Amino acid sequence: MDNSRLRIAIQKSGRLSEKTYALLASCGVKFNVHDQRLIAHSTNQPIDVLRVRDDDIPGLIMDGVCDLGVIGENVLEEETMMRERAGEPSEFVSLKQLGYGGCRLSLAVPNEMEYEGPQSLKNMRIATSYPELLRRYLNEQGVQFQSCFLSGSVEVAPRAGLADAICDLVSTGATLEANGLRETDVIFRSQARLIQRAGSIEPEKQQLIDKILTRINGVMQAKE
Ligand code: PRT
Ligand code: ZN
Repeated sequence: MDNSRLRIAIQKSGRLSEKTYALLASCGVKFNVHDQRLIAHSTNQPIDVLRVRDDDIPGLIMDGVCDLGVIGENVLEEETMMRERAGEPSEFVSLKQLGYGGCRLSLAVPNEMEYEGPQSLKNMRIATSYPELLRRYLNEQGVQFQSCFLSGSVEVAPRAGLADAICDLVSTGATLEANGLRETDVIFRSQARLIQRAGSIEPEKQQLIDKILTRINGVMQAKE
């Protein structure tokens, strides 16, 4: 591994990818996006771009394997809580909220179910990909529940008889509607965030990070 180059972890393909590629491009970080390899070497800067599943990004930063990462705050917060619980490294430095990838993590129940607040979920089974965020919210509300972990297709769980309710990401709400569910409580609001690994970093790398951040600020201001 070449440790002299700044390593940036981004989502390979998904909801954050396109805007993140565009953001890096607007900061003058050039690399071949058609190159399907895990690591893309920037052609004009001492930077390597790692393209991975979004779920891997917080860990790569918290373990100090990558210097910078772009990640949805929902995934970041869930991984932080999971690592804290497991006693694993969970530190990072937050650099900037990026203004895209906006969504919310919400509770939703079948349309026909009566709902008078979180208490209505007492002892129910709730399907989610975000067990830590769900537990924090319902613990604060003093509501006991059972959880059902699903890494995808959470919205079909009630119809499939796997759960009574769900806790999932929502942006337009069309997916909930299509599955006969209604949103009841927003438990976390999220957008993409730029993070840096904690701990000391070589001065040349820090200068490069500062330069990238200045450019991001410029690009974002110009859009306002
Ligand atoms: O393959 P990889 O693991 O990298 O990708 P992924 O499938 O886990 O994630 P991806 O690409 O779907 O989402 C990446 C990040 O985008 C999420 O972690 C959020 O931070 C953010 N984001 C923004 C969203 C949405 N909007 C969103 N709408 N992530 C998921 N959704 C889902 C939502 O759960 C629903 O099922 O999209 C569906 C459509 O949403 P509606 O409400 O518009 O119908
Ligand atoms: Zn993912």
